[in-house]
Amino acid sequence: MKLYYGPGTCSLAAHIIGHELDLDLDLEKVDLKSKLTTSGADYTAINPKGYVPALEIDRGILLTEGPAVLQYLAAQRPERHLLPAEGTIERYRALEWLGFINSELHKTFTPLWHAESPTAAKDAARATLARRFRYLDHHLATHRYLLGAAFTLPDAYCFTVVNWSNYLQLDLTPYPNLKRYMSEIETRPAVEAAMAVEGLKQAAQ
Ligand SMILES: N[C@@H](CCC(=O)N[C@@H](CS)C(=O)NCC(=O)O)C(=O)O
Repeated sequence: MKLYYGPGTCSLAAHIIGHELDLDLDLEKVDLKSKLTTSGADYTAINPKGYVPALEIDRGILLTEGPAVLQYLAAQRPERHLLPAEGTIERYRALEWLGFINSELHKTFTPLWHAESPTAAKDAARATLARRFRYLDHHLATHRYLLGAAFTLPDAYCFTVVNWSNYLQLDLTPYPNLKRYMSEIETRPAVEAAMAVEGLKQAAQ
C-alpha cells in the first residue's frame, strides 16, 4: 500500500496509524502547491481531488478522505483494536469523533492557512476553534483519550489537527487537559517515528 502525504498535514494521522500497526506502507510525498509527487508524477492524475491523504491499496484502487483511509488501515489489524468492534456503541462513538474532527475541527482551520483570508474569516475561525478546544478540554478532563482508556483512530486524527496550533500560534494554555493529551500522544513511539519521517521532529535516539 502506498500513502500519498504532505508533511504535517492531515495525512499525518494515517501515517501515525501505519506506524502504530506496523503496516508496510510505502510513502510518496506530494507538493501540494505544484501538485507534483517526489517521483515527479502529476498528483492530480493519480487523485483528481488534488489533496492528501490518498491510499493506493492496489494498482488502480485509490482510497481518499481521511476518515475512510484511517478506517481501512485499522481494518488491516483488527486485533489491535484501534477501532472498536462493529455493532458496538464504542464503534459509533469512534465514528462520531472522526466526524467531529473532520468537519468541526479540521476544516475550521482552513482560513488560518491562507494569508489572503479576510481578517473577519480568520477571527471567526479562531473563535470557533476556541469553542471546539473548550469542548475537547472538558471531555479530556475525565477521559485519557477520546474513547476512554485506550488510544484509538480518532486520537491520531485529533492530535494531527490540534498540533497545527503550534504553526499558527494558537495558545493551548487555556486548555490544560487538551495540552496534557497532546503531550502524551506526542511521545508515543509511532507518533515520534511518523513525525521524524515527515521532518517535523528529530528521530528518537
Ligand atoms: N476532505 C478531505 C480533505 C483533505 C485535506 O484538507 N487535505 C489538505 C491537507 S490537510 C490538502 O491536501 N490540501 C491541499 C489542497 O486542497 O489542494 C479529507 O477529509 O481527507
